[in-house]
Amino acid sequence: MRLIADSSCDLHTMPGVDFRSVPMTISTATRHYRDDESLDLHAMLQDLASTHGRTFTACPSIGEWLSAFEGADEIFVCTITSGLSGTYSSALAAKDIYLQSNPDARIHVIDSLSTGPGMRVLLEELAALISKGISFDEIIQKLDDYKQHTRLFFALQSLHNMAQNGRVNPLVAKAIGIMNIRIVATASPEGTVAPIAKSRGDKKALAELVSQIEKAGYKGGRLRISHVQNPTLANQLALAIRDQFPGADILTSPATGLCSYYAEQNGLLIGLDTL
Ligand code: X90
Repeated sequence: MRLIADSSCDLHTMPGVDFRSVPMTISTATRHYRDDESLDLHAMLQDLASTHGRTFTACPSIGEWLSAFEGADEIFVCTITSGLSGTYSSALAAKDIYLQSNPDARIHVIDSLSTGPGMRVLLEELAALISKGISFDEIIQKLDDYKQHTRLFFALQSLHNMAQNGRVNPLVAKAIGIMNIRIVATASPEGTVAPIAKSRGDKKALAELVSQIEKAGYKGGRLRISHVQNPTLANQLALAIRDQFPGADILTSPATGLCSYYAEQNGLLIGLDTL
């Protein structure tokens, strides 16, 4: 069984799993950056910061999905939320084409309604289910169940790129970043941005996140944090959560290209299960 995700999952490899990440693209007027393991994230972010013109992103092409499918006959695909990206549609289109030449293959495409560490918790659960040796259909059912018990929260210092690309209302984006204001938000059930609070400074934003995580019913289970170039802030959050939930299963890691672009400098994303 092969596990495939678009690069917004912030992972390039998964130990012990036949895993492929399919790159999204981040572009300025003059350059295209593929979000794969050879991406120089620091250089990309510097280039973006010094660009005055528009910048944008693109989901994987059908051809990129097809090359990731090649040679496999049981495939799980996990995509970024269909509420904000065409990635889910392009994966479905690729599935149809692949099945025409591989009629016996099975492909299940999951709309994560999330991204980043929200996809990572799903992918880790999938990997665990695959290692149990249960059937393709059983895995689909169990994963669907698990997904109902997952959440995504995030705290961002700027919504500039989200607003510029029409992914949030410009009115929501206004005032974030100015006067040290962070937005704390969650993924809505439809997989769009649902603002929760505006917090002044990192300390208050972290406190708001911890309180939202408790309110969501987190019990100390799987929790993954992606950060945009700020491991210190991510570790502070991990410590604050462990303070309330000793022994919590927390891992922190850097966001890769796509999430770094949209979550922007110092952005934090938190995916968790409430089991
Ligand atoms: O070009 C494309 O198709 C990709 C578009 C992606 C747009 C959203 C990326 C979000 C990244 C920022 C905060 C998380 C919001 C998630 C709400 C479900 C991370």
